[in-house]
Amino acid sequence: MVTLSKPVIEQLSLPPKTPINKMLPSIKIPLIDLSKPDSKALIVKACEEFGFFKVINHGVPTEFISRLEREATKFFSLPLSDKQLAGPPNPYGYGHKKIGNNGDVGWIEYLLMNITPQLDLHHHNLPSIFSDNPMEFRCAVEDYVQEVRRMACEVLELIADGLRIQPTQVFSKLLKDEKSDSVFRLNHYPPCPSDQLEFKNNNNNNNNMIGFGEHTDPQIISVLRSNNTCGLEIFLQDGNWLPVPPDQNSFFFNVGDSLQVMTNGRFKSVRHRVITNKLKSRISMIYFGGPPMSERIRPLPSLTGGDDETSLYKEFTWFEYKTSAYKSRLADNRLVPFQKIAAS
Ligand code: GA4
Repeated sequence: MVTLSKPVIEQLSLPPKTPINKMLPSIKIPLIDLSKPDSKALIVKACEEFGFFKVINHGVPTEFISRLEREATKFFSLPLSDKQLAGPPNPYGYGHKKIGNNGDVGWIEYLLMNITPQLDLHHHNLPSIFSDNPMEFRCAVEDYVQEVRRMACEVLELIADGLRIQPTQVFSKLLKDEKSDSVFRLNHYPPCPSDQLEFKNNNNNNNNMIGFGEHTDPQIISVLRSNNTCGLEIFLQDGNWLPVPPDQNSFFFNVGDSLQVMTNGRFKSVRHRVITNKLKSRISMIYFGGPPMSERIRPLPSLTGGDDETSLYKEFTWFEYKTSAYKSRLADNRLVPFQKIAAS
């Protein structure tokens, strides 16, 4: 006879469900080593599955990265009234708690800069803020952005090649164009006490506050680098948020809405957010690679088989998309108005 040493109910019942946050570590952020020959296929796979990946062996000099972090830290340590001399952030300047124009808020301060391949920061008030050495900040931004743009273009050419699109410069030429509407953003998330109810994150049951609410980026590709403070999370297709472990020596790439459209939905622009930390400051620097304003954005013919019927999106100019994006709330799905209605 079989004897049951434990109460029957205990032996027959299923093990308790693993809490979601204990299951997540098994999902790994795709890691791309740019020095390896297999990176092309791995990037395409990562863009299809996550719209997100981490890049190592990127060739961006460490000195450029640490110099810009030093300059950013110096800027954010200035008195509020000095930082506000950079002007309000609509669309370029210094922002504090308010994000966009339509009521979004976050536990954040930031500096938004317009950058073209021929960088011209003259129209910003930045030099007057950095009166001790006005050029230092500008040079740090210029050197950093130039290197990150180079890396972003390299990745975009690998993507085009991996998708067998000719010429392989289809995406990178948009970032290299002298009229490219690209944006550079410095973010500072100060430590956040858990009693800031306005910033409470209703979307999980811990006490973390929202630094930057969930959203997708409108551009083609975004390249983020942060200090070693955690906070970034990406939204997975299974409906869970995956925390991205910080790594100050690597870059994190996001597929933007425009690349989702150009690949006819084969790549997904990734929904992401930043939650705050109770103890540590997070500093991040993000390059948003965008096309020129007049550029027509539409699924590439080689991905629709040249057949307009299979195209999931209406054609639009980047100017039209950007105008519509700036009327939206952060969490909105900005592509909906540009989707073709499926024939019933
Ligand atoms: C998200 C990506 C970039 O940070 C940004 C953001 C912009 C802003 O902060 O002013 C937007 C946001 C971003 C998308 C929708 C609009 C515009 C805030 C907002 C509510 C600079 C961008 O280009 O779009």
